[in-house]
Amino acid sequence: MTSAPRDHDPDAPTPAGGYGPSGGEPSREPYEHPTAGWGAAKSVGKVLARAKEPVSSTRLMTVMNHEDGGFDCPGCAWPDDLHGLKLDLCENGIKHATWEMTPDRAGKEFFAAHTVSELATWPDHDLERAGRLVGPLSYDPETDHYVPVSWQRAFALVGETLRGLGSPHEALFYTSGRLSNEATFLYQLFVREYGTNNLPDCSNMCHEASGRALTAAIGTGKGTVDLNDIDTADALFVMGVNAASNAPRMITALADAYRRGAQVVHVNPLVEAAAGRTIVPHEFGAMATFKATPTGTLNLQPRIGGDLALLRGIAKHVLEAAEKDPKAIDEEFLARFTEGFDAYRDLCAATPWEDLEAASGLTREEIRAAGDIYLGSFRTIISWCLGITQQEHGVDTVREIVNVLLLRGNIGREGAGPCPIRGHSNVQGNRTCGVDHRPNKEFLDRLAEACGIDPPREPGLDTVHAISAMASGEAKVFVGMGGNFVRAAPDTEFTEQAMRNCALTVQVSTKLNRSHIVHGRRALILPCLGRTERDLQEAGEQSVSVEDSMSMVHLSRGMKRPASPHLLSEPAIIAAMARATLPGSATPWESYVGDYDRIRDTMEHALAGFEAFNRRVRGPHGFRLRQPARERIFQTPSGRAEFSLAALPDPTPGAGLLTLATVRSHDQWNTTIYSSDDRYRGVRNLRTLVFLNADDMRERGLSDLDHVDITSLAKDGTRRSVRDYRVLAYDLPRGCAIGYMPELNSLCPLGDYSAQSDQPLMKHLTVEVAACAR
Ligand SMILES: Nc1nc2c(c(=O)[nH]1)N[C@H]1C(S)=C(S)[C@@H](COP(=O)(O)OP(=O)(O)OC[C@H]3O[C@@H](n4cnc5c(=O)[nH]c(N)nc54)[C@H](O)[C@@H]3O)O[C@H]1N2
Ligand SMILES: Nc1nc2c(c(=O)[nH]1)N[C@H]1C(S)=C(S)[C@@H](COP(=O)(O)OP(=O)(O)OC[C@H]3O[C@@H](n4cnc5c(=O)[nH]c(N)nc54)[C@H](O)[C@@H]3O)O[C@H]1N2
Ligand SMILES: [Mo]
Repeated sequence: MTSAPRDHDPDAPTPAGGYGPSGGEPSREPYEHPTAGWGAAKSVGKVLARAKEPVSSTRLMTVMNHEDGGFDCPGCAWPDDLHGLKLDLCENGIKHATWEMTPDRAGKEFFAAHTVSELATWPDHDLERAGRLVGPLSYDPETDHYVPVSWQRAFALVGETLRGLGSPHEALFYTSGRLSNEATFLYQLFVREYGTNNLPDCSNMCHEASGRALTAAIGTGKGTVDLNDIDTADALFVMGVNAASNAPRMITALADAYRRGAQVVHVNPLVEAAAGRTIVPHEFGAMATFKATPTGTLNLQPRIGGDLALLRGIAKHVLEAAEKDPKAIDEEFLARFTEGFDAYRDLCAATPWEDLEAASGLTREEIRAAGDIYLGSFRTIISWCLGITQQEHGVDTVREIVNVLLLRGNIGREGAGPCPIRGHSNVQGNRTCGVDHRPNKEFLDRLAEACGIDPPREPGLDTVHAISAMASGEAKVFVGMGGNFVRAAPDTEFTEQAMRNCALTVQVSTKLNRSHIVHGRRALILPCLGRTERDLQEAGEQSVSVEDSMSMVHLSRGMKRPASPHLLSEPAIIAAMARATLPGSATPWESYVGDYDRIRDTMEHALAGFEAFNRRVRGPHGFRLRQPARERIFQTPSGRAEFSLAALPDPTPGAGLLTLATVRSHDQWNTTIYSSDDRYRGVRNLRTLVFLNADDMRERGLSDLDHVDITSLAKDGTRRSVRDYRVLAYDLPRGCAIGYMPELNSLCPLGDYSAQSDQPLMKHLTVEVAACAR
């Protein structure tokens, strides 16, 4: 077990692998091949070998995402291919699912052999490598060990502690976006029956901006497109997404789009692998002949935070064209369905090209080239992910995406619309089923009616404010329903301290992670079944449901033997915590757990769009939640789609400063690091790195692989540093820097979150990069 993570010993040298495995010299290996294909096949092979389970893992691939049964791939929220029999899976989905299926176990011998202080010195990768958790554990401060505890005693401790709080608002209930719809529904019911809306979730760091912007603009917090639309679009804009690594099945769609002659425009300061070529993984002929298909027709590299200006420029170009040819815009659509068009047209006219160039970092010719593609396409989809949402002006930018789409009627017609690419496989379903710290009145009224409870009406705490509340002592209990909060959250050292401040921390997890090691005065680890595992209850084997990025709700059924006979399902753990906390509750907790159909029966009454839930979810592909904006029904105050009039932000860093975006490598899943390589970006054995433009490096007297310190400048004037990182030249605009999460979360100041979305600015840190002081 290699060197200590830097946050536990600030003077120790930073391991090159960061939170990943250490070992091997850091090096560059430029990637000049198509994405997916044999490189991916080789990488999958390695992971399967590491999972020591080639046979059942191979069988697993044949049931993942399959139309009749099988489990939903936990890898991402990209929808399943509806055209039937073609297997739709990807390298990273397989890695992700097999990581859960490891034969290694972190059982009682493991915890007897290692104190928590010792485990604190292990890199995060090694904690997860310990294997699956197999039974409930409780922290013993006397010996500094986690020790086995019975489920009954664990639930009693949760119940006593929650009942003993001065107010339900002193407890926090975090959700990571893998939780099934059924478990989510029970969880929020428990939390609201207990009396708080303190339901922070990973979405607060992810797509909160998209939800808020789309709700304001088109009256629904979700995208409007489906896979058929993706298949019929004339132009696809891909903004701020690393699709090859994070939504690999999207690459197949981009290759298909290219082949049918559609335009695929990539907007990203860093030219990602998705902008190049791919070998479509399930096309065995192409695999055999190395035949690659291009996946992009135009690359634009705005500066970090420059997207709003680019989009406004596209709108300006379209409106200029409309002066000569009125057909450049969809006048009928604008008149019938939208509000605020005249003011938006005036705003675009009044914004000089010079300002748009300065703010976007692009020339007007480049912006016009994108505008021409837009004008030349009848059906256009704009998709986006964290490069857009984790910005100060994330909400304004998503609204500008909608503005641009509205100009040409690109909403509510085939092949067109806004398309946020969601992250966790069920993060969208979590929101639909009630994980929301700001629930609206209609939702609460309906929940009250269907479940006979009196839910609290005041908004609860989101992720950022939950951390402040733990730090100040206002919040005393943290329950994590999946995830790895201390690593995923901003301001690592501050968040760790906040977590340690709690009277009780409870983590419902599949594998050991940092959030178990950094814990409250009392701490429980409650291990649960994973998505691949059989869930047997009183009424027999159970399925759960999930909702993908495109609002399709379908069943997922695990088939593997559970990692241990002592694991409980997430619904069972939630129901038992609820019973222990609310002994007199009239909610039939035990009955819900016995047969998840009963949970779905209640959800049918409590949630909009879930009519005949049990029947419809059993259809071949489940069902699609109705999306009014798709039918041009806009549930906004005006009853129309609303243009927004955001001021143009200035995203340029000050003199000598850089703007840093934190991103994922190809070989990680959020806080889970599989290896310290990043194949498509050509990096080996290195995670503590920062990519810079070669001129920015030269200006600082730096060459490739030099050691540097990175210091972030918070809005409140405080500074945070990481030391002994390596710098690498990359094709990035000047003034931009890119490095990896979650290592660089140490640099994200808790107080620096967007005033529009409350999302931490994980893609817009102001930093200095200088040669290492040591
Ligand atoms: N294999 C794998 N799959 C995953 C995940 C994973 O960790 N591993 N995570 C899942 C989750 S929870 C999520 S939310 C998604 C995340 O999916 P992504 O959003 O792809 O995640 P990031 O790695 O953060 O990459 C953000 C991209 O935005 C670009 N970018 C940075 N700043 C800007 C900007 O100002 N403008 C533009 N246009 N682009 C910018 C970066 O160069 C990078 O390509 O993926 C999901 N899928
Ligand atoms: N700097 C920076 N920080 C970021 C981001 C960024 O781009 N930059 N991205 C943010 C985003 S988009 C997100 S979504 C968050 C992610 O935040 P989280 O969702 O909190 O983190 P994950 O790494 O996805 O959680 C991994 C853990 O989940 C547990 N787990 C896995 N499967 C299951 C299961 O089936 N059930 C249960 N109960 N537990 C399970 C395992 O114990 C594993 O260790 O991070 C955010 N943090
Ligand atoms: Mo996410």
